[in-house]
Amino acid sequence: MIKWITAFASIAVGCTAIPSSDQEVAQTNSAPEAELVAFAQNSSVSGIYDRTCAKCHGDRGQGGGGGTQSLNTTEKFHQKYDRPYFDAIKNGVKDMGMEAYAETLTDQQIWGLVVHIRELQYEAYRRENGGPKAKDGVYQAQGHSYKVTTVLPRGGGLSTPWGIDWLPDGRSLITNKAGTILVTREDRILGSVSGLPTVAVIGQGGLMDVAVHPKYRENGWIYLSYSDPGQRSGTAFTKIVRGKLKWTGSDAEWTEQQTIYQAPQEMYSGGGVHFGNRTVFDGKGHIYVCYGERGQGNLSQDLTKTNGKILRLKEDGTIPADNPFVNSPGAVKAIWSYGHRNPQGLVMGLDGVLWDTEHGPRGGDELNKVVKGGNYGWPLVAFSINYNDAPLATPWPSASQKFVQPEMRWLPSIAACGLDVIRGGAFPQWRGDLIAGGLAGQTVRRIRVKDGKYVDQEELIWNMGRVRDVAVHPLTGEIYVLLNQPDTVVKISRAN
Ligand code: HEC
Ligand SMILES: [Ca+2]
Repeated sequence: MIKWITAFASIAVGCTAIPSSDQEVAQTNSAPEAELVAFAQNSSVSGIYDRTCAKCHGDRGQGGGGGTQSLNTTEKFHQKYDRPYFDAIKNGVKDMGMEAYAETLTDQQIWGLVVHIRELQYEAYRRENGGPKAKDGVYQAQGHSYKVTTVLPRGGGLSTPWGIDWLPDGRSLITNKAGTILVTREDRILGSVSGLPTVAVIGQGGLMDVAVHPKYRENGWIYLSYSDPGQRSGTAFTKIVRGKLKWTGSDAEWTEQQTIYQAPQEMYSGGGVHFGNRTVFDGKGHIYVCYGERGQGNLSQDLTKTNGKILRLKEDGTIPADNPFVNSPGAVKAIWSYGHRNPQGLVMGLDGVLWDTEHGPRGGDELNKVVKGGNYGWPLVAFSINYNDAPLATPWPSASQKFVQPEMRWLPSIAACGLDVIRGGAFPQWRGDLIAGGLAGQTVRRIRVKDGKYVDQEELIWNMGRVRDVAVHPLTGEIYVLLNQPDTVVKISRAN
């Protein structure tokens, strides 16, 4: 019999449900765009809060002035929707003495204040509760208890580890961002791979994902993604290749490389942000790969560019005839979906749904169900503010817009990175659940989805390091977590 543990304060740490109704998303943008841009340049959300709201609500939302209660109670922290906060600020709480800000603040500023309040609530929650707590090394979660152990300690050759996958014999390949691959077996580093392509290590760019073909025993293919140096100096763009390993003992040489996807040189650009990338097999002869927009948000909506897209290719890199834009003049034929910002988590669920997690602006990280031809909205809509604390000139979505809304979003952002699905093995009660990592959030979440819908989530790890990748061991079902700062690999295994 499964013993379900019911009281989980951490179960929905900092996430907000996406309503199916208009309740939350319907809104109008009251200020003209130029005004918003001007505002964004010279004011910050916390500045508005400190000047306008703190005298009653306290500098950290703790309340106390003007008859206010704390905004940071557990109940308010867990409040499912953000819309009531927006309405309270816009329309005021007149019988309690709070004026309406509809005339003095734009909707973007008000949404920015909602983000700020959510961040204050999150900080208060962490101050009070921290993260999941182990008793005698054992953590309790819904359906399973688990422990977290270090597999590879720092110093052993890990250097900003980025991606991990396993060979059928249980050895793993771990990419380091600087352009190297380690061959490991659990806690031992056995060797490395030589002859790898040259990568442009700029900003967030470098060697990224590694994906072992599901029929590796038959065909030997391994797929890599990396930021490829462009012909114009200082430029780079994400490139996908596959190749084979020629072994000498435990060391291997990268051979027989084929290009699976390479963008035209004119898409290569400078700047070190938003390369994506993950590679996923659908088991039906296709791969999906996700591309960040390289900091050029407008290109996410441009079908002639690969920036901010999820691509679908045949495993050899050719274009499937049933891709959505194969007949659109000028379009990149590999595009499967568009309007993405920087997806760094991608997985095919057990129910055949393709899921992505992506970095939004501050307060707008998303879990999306990726559908053929879908427009995910960036940069036309976003649930967020700028990382520099200015309100975003981008409106929050309105119900009339034809964008695919996220199934769930994280507010505050966790900096979503790495996504896999639990196939059973060590954790049969979690079969079909997604497992997601967060860099800045230093968090690992188990996310329950059902019939392509978000159900709930639970935090399994907090504050052990920046989570760069999460991956489920294909043989044991244990969950491996690649951490950066410190560079280590830990695993989540069953305790009972
Ligand atoms: C003159 C005092 C005062 C000022 C200034 C003020 N508020 Fe309030 N606010 C209140 C009171 C009183 C309430 C109702 C009691 C409560 O929720 O604490 C309230 C309620 C709220 C609520 C609803 C809380 C809930 O639980 O749903 C939000 C959100 C809010 N205020 C945000 C703001 C923001 C943002 C600002 C600045 C733009 C602001 N307030 C300025 C006094 C004030
Ligand atoms: Ca989106």
